[in-house]
Amino acid sequence: MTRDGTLGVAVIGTGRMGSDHVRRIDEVISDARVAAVVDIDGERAKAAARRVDGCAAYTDAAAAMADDGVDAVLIASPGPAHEAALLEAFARDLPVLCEKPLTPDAASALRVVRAEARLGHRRAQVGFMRRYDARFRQLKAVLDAGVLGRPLMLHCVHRNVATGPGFTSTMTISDSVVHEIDATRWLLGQEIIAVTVLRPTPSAVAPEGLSDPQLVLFETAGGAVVDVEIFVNCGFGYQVRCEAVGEHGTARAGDDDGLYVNAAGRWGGEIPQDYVVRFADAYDREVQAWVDATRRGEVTGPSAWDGYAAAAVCEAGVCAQATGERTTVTLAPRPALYGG
Ligand code: ISE
Repeated sequence: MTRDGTLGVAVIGTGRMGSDHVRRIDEVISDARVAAVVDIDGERAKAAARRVDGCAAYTDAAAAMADDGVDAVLIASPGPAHEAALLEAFARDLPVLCEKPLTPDAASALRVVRAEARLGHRRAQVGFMRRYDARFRQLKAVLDAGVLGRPLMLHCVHRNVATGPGFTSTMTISDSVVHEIDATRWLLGQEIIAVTVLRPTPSAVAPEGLSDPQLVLFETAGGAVVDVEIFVNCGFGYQVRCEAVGEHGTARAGDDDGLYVNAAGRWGGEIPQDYVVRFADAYDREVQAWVDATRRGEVTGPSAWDGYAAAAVCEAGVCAQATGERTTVTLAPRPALYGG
């Protein structure tokens, strides 16, 4: 399956995330090489390929997957392009790491789940990188060990410095809060059954028409309540935190734990400016775990079902945002492949 014992990866999409993954696989990850890069912008694909020895450039994902040197696929293109790339990878029975969101809506995510279920074995892992962050993993271990007792609430904070052009209120749910949706399902091991969204008067700094910040509330099947402050134009830095409150205690992941400096009569540290920096270690761990599992012939990590469940909660969230009403989540039956 592999050439020279290394996994040949086709990276689809060479934007912010895709080019960071190309660098990561080339410089950090063991037992893998970037065999091909794909971008609809041919010049951008060629520029990315030039940085890696022996890497081919394509404008078409299917053509890259047909390349003899390609053993696996990492999808980092915009969400609307994911479904076609995933179905093509399944048709070729290639292992895939797909950046979040799995797809932009629940109907297309369910089509992906059903296509994988028809294959009869798992091929896709979804890039919910918080599951690979050291502190989030500690929080999960503390919860699983019962140290806090039964979890009652999660308080989450998710702040970005600023949004790029075209970022909509809907995307605050489907592109940003989707991480808290997955983190909630993973940390608590419970499905989210209802979503409510509160929208304060937008910050004057937010782009025209964007609801920012917002407070998103989840109710889980086990009776826990989760609040998420999503603030995507906070201006000062990138922050992600999650505090679990249980019957016997609390635990918080994501407090800034960089270098603490005392100098010139002041104390303090730096706030990272984006997710590529804040979650660099988590991405490294995630991609290495995917490569290692793939080379063993296994698929671990968040599944296509997790991607679908998150998309279904996003859909309820977008509806709650538009109507101001508490909106219940509808989930299709879980196929046996995912433990249904
Ligand atoms: C972005 O796409 C990400 O996935 C980041 O983790 C998130 O913080 C940001 O809000 C999204 O736009």
